[in-house]
Amino acid sequence: MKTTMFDLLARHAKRQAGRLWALGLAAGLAVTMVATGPADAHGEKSQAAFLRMRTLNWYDLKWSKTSVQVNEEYEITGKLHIMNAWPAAVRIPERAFVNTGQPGAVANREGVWVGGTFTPRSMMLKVGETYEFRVLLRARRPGHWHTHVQLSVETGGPIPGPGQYIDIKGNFNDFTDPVKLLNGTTVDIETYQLGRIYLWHLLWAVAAVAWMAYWFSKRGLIGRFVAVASGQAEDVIITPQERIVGAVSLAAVLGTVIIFYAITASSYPNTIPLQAGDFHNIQALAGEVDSGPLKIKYLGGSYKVPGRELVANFKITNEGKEPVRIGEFNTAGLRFLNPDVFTTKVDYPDYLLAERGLTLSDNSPIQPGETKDITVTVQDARWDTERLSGLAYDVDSSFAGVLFFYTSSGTRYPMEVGGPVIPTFLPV
Ligand SMILES: [Cu+2]
Repeated sequence: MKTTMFDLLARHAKRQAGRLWALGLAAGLAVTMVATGPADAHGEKSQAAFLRMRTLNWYDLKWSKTSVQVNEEYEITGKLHIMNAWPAAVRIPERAFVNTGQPGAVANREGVWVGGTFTPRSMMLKVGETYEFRVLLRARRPGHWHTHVQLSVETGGPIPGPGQYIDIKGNFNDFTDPVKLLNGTTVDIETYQLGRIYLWHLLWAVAAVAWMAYWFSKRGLIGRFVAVASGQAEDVIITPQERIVGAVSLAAVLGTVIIFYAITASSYPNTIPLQAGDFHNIQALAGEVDSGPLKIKYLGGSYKVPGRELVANFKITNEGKEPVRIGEFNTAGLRFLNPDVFTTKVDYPDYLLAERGLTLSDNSPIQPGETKDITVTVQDARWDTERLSGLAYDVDSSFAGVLFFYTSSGTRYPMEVGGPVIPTFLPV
């Protein structure tokens, strides 16, 4: 056989492969360990740009406190607009629930209200409507936690809203979770009957280990397999003594369950099952998104990838009685403000607030009865840091969001806008 250079190389590589693999693994581990910092975000940016822009629009968000003590209550309130631009890729929120997105159980969710209804379970929301929500939390684990409100949609998963850092101070061991029961007594469900829970888990773990140890001590699985494979009869594999042990074990397990279930049922006669079922008829807000006296026609736009700049052209007719100006564009929790309208500091998480992110081709107000062509430019590095620039790579490169119009008397008209944009990849 002729030995070529390739054969030599291949043989050498084979010999070294194991060593190389181990070395690579060790190097990889070392690098990851060096690079490991505290996890302070939870992947909200990894969701596709179109998903975050076109499903939900969160606005008027308020975190009642950003620094709390263990056991202190705080709340997140705001408005949630279910976008008309809802993408076909996600099922509409016919079954959804409002939750919080935070790094584990760092705060207890005491209650959620949507449209004024207490909604601890799933509900039906309608596309095109705007809902008011309130989430009440109770600080549990001390730390610096990024806390979101989010909507979990059946088959679509959670869609997080904007996040804010909440500092929880104090001692974790001081946390209590008092709940008033229907019989009038109050229990702390953080520790309620914990001893009993441990006891039952321990009991079944011991029973399971004993069961496995017994059968493994009797020739084990392989011994029995050999017996079956060599065609020995069943009574050779399982002896009469083993049958008795099996029967006694079965009776003991069933008996334990039946007896203790009966004891528990008689000591707590009034119990209700875990509550299920959906809420319907959640009340939407009147006079919110798309209720303004404005007609907006989207005339097309572009997205410059290198410049992180969205340019959208609109034909806007003011059918109201007061002049209006565009003050803000809100999408995926990001707020792009027109500094001519927002002259004072806005309280909002900095990483989502582009205070000078919105410019207009014509900044003068649109007079009552007037129709104007306006080019809206949304430009900020946050497009990129929040990975909304991904819209350039989506299958239907479309943006969506809510434009906020303001009258001189301070009335606000949120209007949903959106449509396809043409991406530009080269600096021009
Ligand atoms: Cu976060």
